[in-house]
Amino acid sequence: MDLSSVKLKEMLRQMLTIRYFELSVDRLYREGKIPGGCHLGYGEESTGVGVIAALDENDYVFSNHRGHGHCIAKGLDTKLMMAELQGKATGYCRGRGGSMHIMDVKKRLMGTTGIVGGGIPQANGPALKSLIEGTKEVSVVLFGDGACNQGTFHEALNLASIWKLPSIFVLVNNHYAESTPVEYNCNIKNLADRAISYGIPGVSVDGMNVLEVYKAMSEAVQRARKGEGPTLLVLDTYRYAGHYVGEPEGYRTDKEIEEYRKRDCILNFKKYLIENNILDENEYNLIDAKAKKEIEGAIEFADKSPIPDVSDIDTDVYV
Ligand SMILES: Cc1ncc(C[n+]2csc(CCOP(=O)(O)OP(=O)(O)O)c2C)c(N)n1
Ligand SMILES: [Mg+2]
Repeated sequence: MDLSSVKLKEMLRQMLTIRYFELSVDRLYREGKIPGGCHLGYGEESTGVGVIAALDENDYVFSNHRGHGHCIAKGLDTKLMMAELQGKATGYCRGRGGSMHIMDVKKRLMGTTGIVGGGIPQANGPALKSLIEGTKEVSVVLFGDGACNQGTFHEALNLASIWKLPSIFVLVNNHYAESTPVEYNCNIKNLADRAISYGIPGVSVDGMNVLEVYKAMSEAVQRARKGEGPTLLVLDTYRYAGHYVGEPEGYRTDKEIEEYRKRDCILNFKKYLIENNILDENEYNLIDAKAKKEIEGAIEFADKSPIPDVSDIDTDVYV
């Protein structure tokens, strides 16, 4: 694989930063410091990081409701993210949007969204622009196993296929849509087979292995840039947290969670890097400490930030 040790360590740093961000949000939410809905993706760090590591800065990313990790991997500022989650005036949407409305168009992170399946057709927009203007930029959307049953999934894949758009559809299969197991929602074993209906490649990947994700994504990106059209990637993964923070979780067992934790994407990546002499324990601890410190700084920034002023209440209200 064409990955330098610098890039591999950066991917590890991002995964650790996401883990600390998510664990902190989990705690702060329970302490009542975060209003609104909030969905955490710890356990799934390898998906967003592996996907986005295969992109250039100018490529577009559309996220979903479990998108903090996607934002961090796309280089968004964890201070502004934490402030947004806490409803502070310094946040990405000046505290108006919260977890599911984080966006940074300059960084081409085109938004997290509370509409399941909402980002899938949107991703075709910049892809069409790229095709018309010949910029070779690709447009990626990450969405869940639940979202692949929305009409938007089928419409968007069909359109991308017939127009050979440089769109990449990344289905993050964490096995549940809220409390509904994927086997109940879909009557096929291999979700990547859905690509057959649209005459595009469908690739199944071990989503807990960040390098496998990177490799499959790189092939999809190459294909898209060459004008060969879209790909459906299906990343098999798992969320450790409940669907939302504080969810009762009666639909799965502790044993199941433990089984997935044994395959933890960060621990296994660390093991790989050490076994291949890319990293030693000391350097790992330094990267870990850096990630932890960044999130402590983000929390401090959010804590010190003001809530929006009441005089600002009708800014951005257009009607
Ligand atoms: C259009 C729409 N339908 C239903 C919901 C309620 N809802 C929020 S998250 C979710 C489950 C989504 O599951 P999945 O796509 O697998 O993503 P995951 O939560 O597992 O990351 C549902 C049904 C919604 N927000 N939007
Ligand atoms: Mg799911």
